[in-house]
Amino acid sequence: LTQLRGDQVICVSNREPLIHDRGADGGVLVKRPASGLVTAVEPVMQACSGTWIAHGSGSADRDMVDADDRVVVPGGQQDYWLRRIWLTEEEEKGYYYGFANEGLWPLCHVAHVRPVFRRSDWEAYKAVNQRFADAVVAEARSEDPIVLVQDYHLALVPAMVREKLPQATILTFWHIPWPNPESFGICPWRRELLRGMLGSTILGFHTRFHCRNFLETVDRYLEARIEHEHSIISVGRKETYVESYPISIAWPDETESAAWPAVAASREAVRARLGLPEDARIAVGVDRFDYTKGIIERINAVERLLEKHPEHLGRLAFVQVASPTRSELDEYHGFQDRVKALVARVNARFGREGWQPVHLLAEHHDHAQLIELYRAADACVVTSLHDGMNLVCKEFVAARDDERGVLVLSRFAGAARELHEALIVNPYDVEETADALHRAVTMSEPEQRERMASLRTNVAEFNVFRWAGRMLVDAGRWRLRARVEARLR
Ligand code: GDG
Repeated sequence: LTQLRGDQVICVSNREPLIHDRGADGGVLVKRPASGLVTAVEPVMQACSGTWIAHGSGSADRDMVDADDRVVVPGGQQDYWLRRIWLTEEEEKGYYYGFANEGLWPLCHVAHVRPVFRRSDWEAYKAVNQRFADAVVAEARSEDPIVLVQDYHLALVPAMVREKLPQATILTFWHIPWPNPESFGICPWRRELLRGMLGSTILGFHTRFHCRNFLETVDRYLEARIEHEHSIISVGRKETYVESYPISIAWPDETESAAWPAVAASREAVRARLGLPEDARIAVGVDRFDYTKGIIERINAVERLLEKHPEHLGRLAFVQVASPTRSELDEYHGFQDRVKALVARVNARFGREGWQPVHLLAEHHDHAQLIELYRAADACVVTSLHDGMNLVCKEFVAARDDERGVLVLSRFAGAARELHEALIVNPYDVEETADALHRAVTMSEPEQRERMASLRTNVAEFNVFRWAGRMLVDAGRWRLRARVEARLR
């Protein structure tokens, strides 16, 4: 990140890194949103300062910001500015709930929920993207800031910024998967989205597989020159470099981990809170309450496990944190209701006096509570049906400095390409997932230790600063190249 000294960094995302609210006594409350993007990007902003532009979604009060809609976010190595953009209800409905989350989210996850594309949502998406791009231009203090554009809500921002700031270095990171060209082709505005993204200097995805899908999609729908070998797309004289940058988490430093409760104390606290017996085994899942995360498949696997291995009855508790998300959308309501009904059925089938196998905690938890759960767990279960990366599995690994606990991980999460010592499963295969759960909660301590130690080495090394660092080194290279070419012209 020392690369950035002297350069202005502007990050732009839909989601804000913190939510301001008012408590019952009128005091200001600060909450962290449940978001993989924020988990990963905030440490980078704290290390390099700059300005983060985001939608003031959760912030009840506009009087907490200055005249430019900005607040200083303290912490980390440096403070940074957060500039909020306030969207009207109409704008939020069309741009965020509509086009981004009923259209692009299911489109890119190919998750068996049909994408919905409405012209009015598309118009709102374009208009709101323009507002974000205008805010970037307004914040720029030079002709060539470094602009970090985050995610599928803002696909048009790169070209919009490029138009006004042709010298800017624009790094766009797409946090969700990129589907194959046929799937992406469903979108009526596929060409406009691709052209918008190609305003970027560098376009990042989590995996090579997503990069390849993107190159093939451009090949299919645009007139562009594609150098597959170097992963460069040229449209006219404009070049975009497409590369994989697997995202990660900030590895906890010693001060942070020293403040954690002991593993035994965490277990005790979780057992006491959920009324579990002394010898209970605990498996956990932590997700936004989203249909892509495979929560139904996971509970089906728990049910199958209890059928196959009745020795776990009365002893194994599966605890699922499902934090509220996008609850305004019917698809999410329906899904969340189905999960609740399934949990009730499994608990009615296998529960007994004073014990139930599944604990669904459908509310937002604070960070300390998640750490406690991760540390209390014999197993952490991630069964996404499709996931760009998935950070929960990396957080679990980071929380286990005792080198115990087993990770069960979906092969459809980007993380499965890095975390080979996890028990990798196909979540659609209920037998395989149930068997992996059984193996996880009965694994010998030496085997747990061997796997966890190796996972920890991997996540500690390939942490979020490596992610950001690699992108910024590449940005530096492209910046230099553009400057040299401009001089030669
Ligand atoms: C997208 C991509 C990619 C969850 N519940 C609570 C809470 N969380 C936190 C977790 C974790 C984050 O939310 C979820 O991150 P994921 O990576 O699992 O998933 P998405 O939000 O879908 O993120 C994903 C990511 O972007 C980064 O590129 O990995 O593939 O879909 O940090 O701990 N946090 C708190 N309370 C909760 O109740 N505080």
